[in-house]
Amino acid sequence: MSRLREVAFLVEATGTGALDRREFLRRAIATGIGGATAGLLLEACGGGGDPGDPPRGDLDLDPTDVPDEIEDRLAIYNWSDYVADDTIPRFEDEYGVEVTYDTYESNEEMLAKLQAGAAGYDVVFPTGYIIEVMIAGGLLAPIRRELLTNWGNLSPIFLDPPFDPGNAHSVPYLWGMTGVAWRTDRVATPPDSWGVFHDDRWNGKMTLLDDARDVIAAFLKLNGFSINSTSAGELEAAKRDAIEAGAHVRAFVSAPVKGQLVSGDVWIAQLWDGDTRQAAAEEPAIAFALPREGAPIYADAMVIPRSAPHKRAAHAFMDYILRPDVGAAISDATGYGTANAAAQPADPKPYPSAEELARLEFMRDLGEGTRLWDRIWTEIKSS
Ligand code: N2P
Repeated sequence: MSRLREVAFLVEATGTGALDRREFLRRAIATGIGGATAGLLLEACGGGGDPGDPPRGDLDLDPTDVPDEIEDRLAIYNWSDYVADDTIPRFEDEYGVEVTYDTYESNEEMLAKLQAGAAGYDVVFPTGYIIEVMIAGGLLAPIRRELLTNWGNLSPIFLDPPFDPGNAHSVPYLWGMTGVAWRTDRVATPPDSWGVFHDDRWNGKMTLLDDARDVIAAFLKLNGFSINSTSAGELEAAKRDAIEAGAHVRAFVSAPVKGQLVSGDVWIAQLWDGDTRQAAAEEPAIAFALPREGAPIYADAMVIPRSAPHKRAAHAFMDYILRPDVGAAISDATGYGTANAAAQPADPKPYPSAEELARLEFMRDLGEGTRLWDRIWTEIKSS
């Protein structure tokens, strides 16, 4: 059967209720159309739930249903330190919307909370690979492009990403890389290898991120493997090296490490480039090194959960974020590169050089491999 005919068959089968959601996704992915596309098709044909599922209340209403009026409330769930200080207050003032704002430290923390049924968030900021998972899981509402008057400000580089073809469910936000933040006044040479986390000289002065994907990625790269590996043998090598690093570092820590670098308690930290720039704004001796073995690069985007109670305000907020001045202020405050091409930050973040790009890799959904990664992460954290 040709791929197209196979897809047409799947759509038809789902429409008649002959296939449940899981089976649909399994078969769709087997045809090679990808989980993201499968999720879209499933939504297009209204197959959002197993036929035998109990009614899910308003989740069964048309998820494209966005009211005409902007609601007076908005609940945001974002990475910590991922907007400018005035981003939210300005939106509240201009739009007369009261915003509640919660933060998370990793995609996995965010996803676990949403999967556990945390309804009520209107805008969330996941990384590409998790958007893939969320689309396939039916967790996201479609983006109503006509409500985003500033869409044209986005750089084509970030549009139509592999994790969300056509940007049906996501609005590009910021991009960054994971590398090593270090104190140039305490450490003589740039720690440009993930092997630094095995160096006895810095025992107790180093930290790793509290983030499964980033930590395991670092030690996969140290062994010359892809950051998206699901090979048991490759992951075993990465786990061994991560556990060894665990004996040298003082903690697995994300947001609070900036303060520890500034105070001098930590000299070498696995960290994202933007957060490193935030720390360097307070202590100029802090620099960023991109390990020679390679490192993750990522693009984060704004999404609207299917269960979001304020979908019109969510669109208004995203359109506000796409304004050039708002985008520029966010890039300057967070230290991350913006997907907004019309934004003119005072301190623009350069794209990686060709030589750096050759070492960088985007994270992808691990699919069935996720369970193995979860197990390994638990072992690393408990060693
Ligand atoms: C945290 C920003 C991290 C973004 N401040 C990682 N995708």
